Amino acid sequence: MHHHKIIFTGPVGSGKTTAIETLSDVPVVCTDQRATDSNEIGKPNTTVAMDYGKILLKSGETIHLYGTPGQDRFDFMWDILTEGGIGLIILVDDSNTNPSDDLARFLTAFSDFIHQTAVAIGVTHTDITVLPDLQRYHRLLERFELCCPLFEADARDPRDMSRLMESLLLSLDPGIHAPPPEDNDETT
Ligand SMILES: Nc1nc2c(ncn2[C@@H]2O[C@H](COP(=O)(O)OP(=O)(O)O)[C@@H](O)[C@H]2O)c(=O)[nH]1
Ligand SMILES: [Mg+2]
Repeated sequence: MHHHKIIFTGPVGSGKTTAIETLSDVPVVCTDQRATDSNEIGKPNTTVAMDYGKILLKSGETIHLYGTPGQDRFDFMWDILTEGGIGLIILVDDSNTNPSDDLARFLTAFSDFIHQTAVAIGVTHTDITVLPDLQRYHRLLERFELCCPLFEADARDPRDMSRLMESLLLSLDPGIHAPPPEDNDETT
């Protein structure tokens, strides 16, 4: 039986905890604590250690989902959380002031892991941005010489999250399939 570990990262508020809740087949273990810097980040709770959930595939395989903390002061956790991981999902909040800078920061921070594994990028909050512009992210990926899946994805939407997960898994190994649950019964 195979176990696979996928890591979710991105800035605070980009939708990591929500994405894991949307995808997980079991109740999500969150370590959200009252933020000491809630004024700075604009919400009362933030992930200080990690989120954890899992997807149970029909094949008997399990995909473990880990969310990193968003703030730099917890970046000591990032190496620990990526240990043994097979791929990375970066969520970028398109409604942030400089979302391309956010993406650049995470591509840089996780560059070793990305080059060893694979990455897919979900651009969240495009429903509340006036002019969503995915081209700026594509230009950034070119600068990083990365060719990877990137699309708009609402962390609250199961179809968007399945598509994002599937795109990552397909770029890794055509044998692993993400949900939807009506997925076929292939075991390899
Ligand atoms: N409007 C909108 N809200 C979203 C989207 N994705 C996530 N959210 C919301 O953004 C907020 C922050 O999400 P959260 O998962 O806590 O972010 P985290 O800090 O990365 O874990 C939550 O209220 C989510 O419901 C999106 O695409 N559009
Ligand atoms: Mg969170």
